[in-house]
Amino acid sequence: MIREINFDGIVGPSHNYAGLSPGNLAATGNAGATSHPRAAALQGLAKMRANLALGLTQGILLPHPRPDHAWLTRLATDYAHAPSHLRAQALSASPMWAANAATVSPAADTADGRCHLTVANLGTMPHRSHEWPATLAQLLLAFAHPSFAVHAPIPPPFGDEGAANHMRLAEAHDAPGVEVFVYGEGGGHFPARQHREASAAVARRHGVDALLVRQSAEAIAAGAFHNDVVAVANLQVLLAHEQAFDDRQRFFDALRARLPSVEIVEVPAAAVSLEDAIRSYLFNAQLVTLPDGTTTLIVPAEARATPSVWSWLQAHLAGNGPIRRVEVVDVRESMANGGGPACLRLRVVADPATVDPRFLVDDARIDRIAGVVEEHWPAAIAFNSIGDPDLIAQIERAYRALLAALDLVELIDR
Ligand code: SUG
Repeated sequence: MIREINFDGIVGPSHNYAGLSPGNLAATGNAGATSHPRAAALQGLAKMRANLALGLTQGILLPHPRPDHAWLTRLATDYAHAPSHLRAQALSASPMWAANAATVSPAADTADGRCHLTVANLGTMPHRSHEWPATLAQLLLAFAHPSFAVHAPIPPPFGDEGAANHMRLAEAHDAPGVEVFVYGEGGGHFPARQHREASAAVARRHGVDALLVRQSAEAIAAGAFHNDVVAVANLQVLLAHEQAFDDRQRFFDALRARLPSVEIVEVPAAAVSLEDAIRSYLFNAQLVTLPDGTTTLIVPAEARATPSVWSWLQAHLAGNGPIRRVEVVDVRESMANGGGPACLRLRVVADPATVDPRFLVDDARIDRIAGVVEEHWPAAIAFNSIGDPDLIAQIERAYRALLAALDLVELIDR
């Protein structure tokens, strides 16, 4: 049966705070802090367990081999000799943010009736620009069934950051939907990471008649480095900050024309400032429909800790709004690098029977992953220790142990 599957990125053993993403205020603000990879991975697994308990279908994407020796070789160096910025970029656990892995167009939306996935090039940030080959290898394996088409990234210089800048609205997961590609321009001293040309190319390649919408420059300037920091959509519901889009009225009119049943929930800046939205990650929530039909928002604990955000949510629940339930999850290690519950997952609408079962999880498989994490993931990484050969050896052992436990060793050295 066609359903939405959330593929969460497992937090890798090299998770650390290197301040690598200008424009991502959490990441730059925590630069140099001590990270806790084991706790981080366990938080991610706890979120997956909670989502399974809600009746959702859960998948995984794996950490990438780190350090990325192949990338350093192409830069004519190696981990022992590379300057510190290249070391940090080669070691980043950034593939955990699976919302940036690819853009996914479900079969019901595409010209050829296949589910299309285009791997993101992530070309704007050096530490993310080398993710795509390992992501592509995983997606080719997970979605080898002929009902999928997996595509290599859009060529540079057109930056593409995947599903984080893509929303889909539809009356049912398996009904034709409206796909919205949000691109960035402007943003002052912060980079706009999603290029319009890349969005347009992905839509063409997927055979989707998409709406292309510009993100507001003020949102980028305030730290919304991806659209999913200020907006989220599921089925007929769009939840967005008032300042998320450049020309909101035109976008909303076009959306209503295509999907008259759409329910747009706008959070006014007077109730929640852009700053509070970005600090709390209210919009970087998972907006899901539970098996009993309840529209539920899965927010990070930081949303509960931000008074304006929590009061807005309580008022919405007390009123007659489309979101009927709020769940709170603790993903603070990821949040400190600017990655909330929605960043950690890639949504794919498909029949789970068509997906390689090694990429799907139940409680028993999560237990197995947790066992490897407990045994092998470093408890802490002080940023000044990332050159330590013992730490690097531990990170590489941990990665291999996970792939062995999941019967995915064939991904090593791809
Ligand atoms: O690309 N942080 C990620 C966070 C990605 C969040 N994803 C979505 N919004 N979908 C990024 O900026 C920080 C890593 C560091 O600085 O060590 C980082 O890459």
